[in-house]
Amino acid sequence: LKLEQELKQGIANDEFFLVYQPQISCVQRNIVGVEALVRWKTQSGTIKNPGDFIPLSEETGLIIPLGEAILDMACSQAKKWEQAGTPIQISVNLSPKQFQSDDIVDYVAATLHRYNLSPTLLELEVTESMTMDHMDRSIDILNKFRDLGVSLSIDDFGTGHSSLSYLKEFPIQRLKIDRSFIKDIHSDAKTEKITSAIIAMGRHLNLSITAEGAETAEQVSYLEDHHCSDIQGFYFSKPLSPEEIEANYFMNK
Ligand code: G
Ligand code: G
Ligand code: MN
Ligand code: NA
Repeated sequence: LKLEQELKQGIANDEFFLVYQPQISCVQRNIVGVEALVRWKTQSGTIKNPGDFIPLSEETGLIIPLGEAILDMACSQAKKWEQAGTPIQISVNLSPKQFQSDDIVDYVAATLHRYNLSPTLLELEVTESMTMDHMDRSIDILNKFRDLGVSLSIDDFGTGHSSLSYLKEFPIQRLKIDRSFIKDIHSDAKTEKITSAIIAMGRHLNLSITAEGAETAEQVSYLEDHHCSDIQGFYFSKPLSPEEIEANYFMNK
């Protein structure tokens, strides 16, 4: 209950901020997007990670106002970078309750409008498990997002109760292969086979494939050899502040 109160206070006091993890293209090795990841700077100055507060936000419904704040911050930042001449797509995670809420599509549309942001600069990440229970409704929501012009990706691909019919029914542009696969590419033969099959399948479907969690040069060259589109992992960068993104990636453009 204490954490819930703190969370409510924290939302009212704007204690949340976003860090951005670069996605690096395998071939060109340039930045092609960033994923927004939320952090909470509490009253005491401690920085909390999403694992410490997203589950409770989800249970209590506070994810709705928090999710709105996150979307606002991401769109505001995307607009700043667009205006600075360094446009970059920002991916935002949607939580299950947010995705199921009645006015999510309207909220996203209104936010894009408020920031006068090109919808192509926003990507929404959904997970397989959050869409499962209400398949028809989920497809409907995803189609509405597509009509708005925002991009859609499936996050943590391979870990949910995935059915391949998703790939047939959902109007998505990208698969993000869960990092549990990437971690074991070189230690487990089955994982390696599954990973290369996911990449090949995604490519046949004309989807972009982002590999999450690559930490070693060996993993990066494997992913490059297997024609993965891009990589989001500590090998290239941890999540960074906007200033760090600018200094590391935009300065000599
Ligand atoms: O940044 P970190 O690795 O600690 O993130 C851990 C998890 O928290 C990620 O798997 C991610 O899905 C989730 N997460 C991070 N930022 C957000 C956010 O803005 N909204 C939601 N719903 N989940 C997030
Ligand atoms: O939404 P998702 O669960 O995909 O969030 C990505 C999470 O993965 C973030 O919390 C990010 O900090 C974490 N992450 C990104 N790259 C790496 C990596 O190379 N290694 C590890 N251990 N975690 C990573
Ligand atoms: Mn994600
Ligand atoms: Na993931």
